[in-house]
Amino acid sequence: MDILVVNPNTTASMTDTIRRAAQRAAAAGTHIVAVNPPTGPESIEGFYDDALAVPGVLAEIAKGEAHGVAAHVIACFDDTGLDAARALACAPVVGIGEAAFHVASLIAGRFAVVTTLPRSVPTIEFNLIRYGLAARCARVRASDVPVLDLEKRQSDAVERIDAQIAAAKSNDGAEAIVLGCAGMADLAAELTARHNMPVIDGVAAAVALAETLVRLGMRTSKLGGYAAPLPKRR
Ligand code: 5HY
Repeated sequence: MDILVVNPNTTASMTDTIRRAAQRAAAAGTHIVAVNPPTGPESIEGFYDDALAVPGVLAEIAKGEAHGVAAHVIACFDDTGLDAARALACAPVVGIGEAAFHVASLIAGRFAVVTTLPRSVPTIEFNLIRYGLAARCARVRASDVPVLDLEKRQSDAVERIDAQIAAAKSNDGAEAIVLGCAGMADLAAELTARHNMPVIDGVAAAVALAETLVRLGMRTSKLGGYAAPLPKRR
């Protein structure tokens, strides 16, 4: 099966990080096609960037549908444009945020999220409420790491994320951690070992859930909110 993985920001090196993590998580026979829009914000940090990135995401989803991909993954932790993408697509569309929350809820009573900047926290908190999973999340913590610093190996990004995980474990009673940015995808294994607790990467979670939906023969419902967009001047 072909799975289209859309990185909603325009940073190609981050799309490569996401591609590698997605292909690592994919089952044999699953081919990952990772793309980012040619236009939009280089990183998504907060409501404004998120809104500006939506048209680019929808254009990539439309191309994926035209190519007949089996499923789509939106690889930004804000689940950028997720509902609009589901209206546009017949194939399943999985956001890495929603996927990670569900995986965490299946293996722990309470989890915490560690994301990038403070301005990214409200979007994640609102999504948790929308998905009906806020009661399972002890806290959404910011590591004060700008998204693009995750691409700089010399930055102290890992130490800052590590410190927030330790605080979530000791202060929030977190039993699992969700990494709140696609750019953290390749840190999950190392941090799981360091903290001896499940540290979940949303890219891997979303690819695995997308494969499962395809194997179950699921397609996005075209009744109600995810009905196909009506033809009109736009
Ligand atoms: C992400 N931004 O996963 C989010 C993380 C955040 O460009 N890719 C981004 O801070 O919201």
